[in-house]
Amino acid sequence: MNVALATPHPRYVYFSFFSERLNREMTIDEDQQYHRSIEITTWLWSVQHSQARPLFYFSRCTDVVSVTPWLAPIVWEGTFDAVLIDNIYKPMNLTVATTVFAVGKYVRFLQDFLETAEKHFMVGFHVRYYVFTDRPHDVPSVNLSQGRHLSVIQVPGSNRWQEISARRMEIIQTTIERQIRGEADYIFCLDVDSKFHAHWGSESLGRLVAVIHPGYYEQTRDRFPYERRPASTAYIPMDEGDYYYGGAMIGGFVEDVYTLAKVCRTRFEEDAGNSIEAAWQEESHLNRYLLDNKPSKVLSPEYLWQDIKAKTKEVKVIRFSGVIKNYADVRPNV
Ligand code: UD2
Repeated sequence: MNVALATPHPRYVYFSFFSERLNREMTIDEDQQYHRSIEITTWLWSVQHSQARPLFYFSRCTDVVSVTPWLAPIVWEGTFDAVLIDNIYKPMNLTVATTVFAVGKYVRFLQDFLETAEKHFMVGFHVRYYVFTDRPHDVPSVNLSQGRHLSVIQVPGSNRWQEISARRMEIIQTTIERQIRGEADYIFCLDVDSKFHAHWGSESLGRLVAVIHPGYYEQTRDRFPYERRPASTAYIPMDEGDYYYGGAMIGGFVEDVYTLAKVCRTRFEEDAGNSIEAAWQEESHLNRYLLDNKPSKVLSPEYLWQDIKAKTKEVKVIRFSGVIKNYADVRPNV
C-alpha cells in the first residue's frame, strides 16, 4: 500500500498546495483558481524544486511537538490537511474495524458512542463496528450510513471491572483470528464511555497507532503511572518511557494490533499466574509494549480527551472525549 505511488508525482502537487493554502485563508474563488493552477505548479516544482517551500506546511503548528524522537508524526490540528489525506486513502477502498466493549451497565454508553461516530469517525470509509457485550438485547438500533456495519458479539460479564477491562486484549486477539482479519485492513479499539465531537479521519491511520493520555502529556516521565513493580511483566523503570499512552485507543494494521493484543494478553496471564495485576491493567501492559515497539503514528490528546478536564490552549479541537461517569453507578465493583 504505497500511497506515494497512488498517482503520478502526487507530492509535487500536494506540497505546493499546502504551502499556499495553509499560510492564509482563501476565498472559494481563489481556491478553485488554485486547483486550476495545480498543473502549472507541478511544472514549476519540477523546474525549481530547490526553491519550493514544502516545510511551510509544518510552521502553523509551533506550540506543540509534532514528531517523536523516532520520527513518527504526532497528529495535532494544524499538522495535516484532512481533505488531502482522505483523498489519498479513499481510493484504496479500505475497511476500518472498530471494536468497543459494552459489558454490564456500560451498554448505556453505546447509543451516544455510535451516533457520534456516525457523524465524525472515518466518515466516507467502510467501517465495521464490533460490539462486545453480555447484553445483546440492549444494544441500541442506530442508523448507520452506507458502507458501515455493526456486529454484536456476546462475551461473558464479570463482577470485577478490572477483569472486564483486562480481558479486552484476549477478546480482541481471538476475534481478529476468527473474524476481523478477513474483514478489515485497519482496526481501532476504543472505550465506549466516550463521544466523538469533531473530525477523526484517515490522518489517524498507520501501522501501529497510539494516543497520548490527556492526563499526562504535560508531565515528565517519572510522574507517569506506569507499572513500577519489577515483579510485573509491565514494569517500566523510572528512567525509561516515551509518553504515557491511553488504554482507551489502540489502532493500526489488523496484524500489528493482533500482535500487540496477543503479547499483552500473554503477559497479563503470566502476571496473573504470579498473583500480580498491573497498576492500570491492560493500559500498563500497553505502555510496556509500546516502549519496546514504538508506534508509527502517535495521536495527540485531541483524540482522547476527558470531559472532566478543562480544555487547554494547545488543544485546538477535541475530537473524542470520555464522558463524566459515576463509577459507583456503572461498574460492577468499586
Ligand atoms: C482507563 C482507560 C481505559 C482502561 C482503564 C484501565 C482512558 C481514557 N481510559 O479508563 O481504557 O485502560 O483505565 O483499566 O485511558 N468496560 C465495560 N464494562 C465495565 C467496565 C469497563 O464494558 O463494567 C469497558 C468499556 O468499554 C470501558 C472500558 O472497558 O470504556 C474501560 O473501562 P473504564 O472506563 O471503567 O476505565 P477508566 O475510565 O478508568
